[in-house]
Amino acid sequence: MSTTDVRVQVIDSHTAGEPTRVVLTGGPDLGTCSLSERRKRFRGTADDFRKMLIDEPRGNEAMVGALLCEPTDPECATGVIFFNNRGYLGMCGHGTIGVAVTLAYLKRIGPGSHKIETPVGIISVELHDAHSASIQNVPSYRLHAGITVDVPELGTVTGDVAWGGNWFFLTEAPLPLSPDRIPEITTAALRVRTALSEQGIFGTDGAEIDHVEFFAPAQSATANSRNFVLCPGGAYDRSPCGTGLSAKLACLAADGKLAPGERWVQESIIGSRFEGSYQGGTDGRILPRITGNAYIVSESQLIQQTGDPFGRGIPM
Ligand code: PYC
Repeated sequence: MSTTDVRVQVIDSHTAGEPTRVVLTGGPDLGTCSLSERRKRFRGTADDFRKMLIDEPRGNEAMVGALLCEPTDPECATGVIFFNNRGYLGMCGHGTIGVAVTLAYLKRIGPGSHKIETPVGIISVELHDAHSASIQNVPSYRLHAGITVDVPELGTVTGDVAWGGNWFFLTEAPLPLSPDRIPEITTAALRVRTALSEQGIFGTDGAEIDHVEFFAPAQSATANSRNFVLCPGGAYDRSPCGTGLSAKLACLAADGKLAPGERWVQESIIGSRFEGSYQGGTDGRILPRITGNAYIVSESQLIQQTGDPFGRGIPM
């Protein structure tokens, strides 16, 4: 063993099937500035760490990393910066539920309400028990309703653009949402995403719409709808996507199809589920509440040995 080997202590969990890797020790020191500034520093000075943690052979395309950091607001239980195989996320719903369940596993928080600081604002999380938590997400809203985009092989696609902590294009699924069709569904979603950016359709301030969300009728009688979510790095979300469900709730609220406090059960492409509801916010913004379950799957130390040709992950 070389003394210069990099060692990182992590806990892995999954929330409704979607993995979260929480970094406990060995992550980059990003200082004590705002979380959005620390996210910039992470991108600028420690991006190799993200790749080492997320890319194969230590991670996989679906993995979301969560770097715990000191919050600037002492009322917060922790600060967190989320990242994946493509880069850095504003917020992550499944990841926050995974962080809450991980902090509970470590006995750092107990049942009840806790605040968590993210680069896009402070959110609150209510831990119900060892495996279940609800998040009160950032204010979410629909930016464009019924916008059309011309997509090769699919034709004219109509959908909404909404913010739920990340940017989403939400539209009806162009093919059945069954797990055996995931490669074709992914190709269709990638085509939609490329067409959006080529046709100049963006979020606020020209932000890239990096998530595409397809909807179809639920397969379970106790869910309202089934979705498929394309994540920025090309992987699909195994969970119903917390920020994607927040964006969906904003659209349902704007269309008058879901009242404040009413429950919406969202089923994912693999059949896992989140429950959502909202309270009215201001300026047409809603305050979404998302509930889901997470389970710990491993507690381990990742090692980057000196000389490993894939020490920084396999470029994807
Ligand atoms: O649950 O918000 C979410 C999420 C974003 C990307 C993957 N999961």
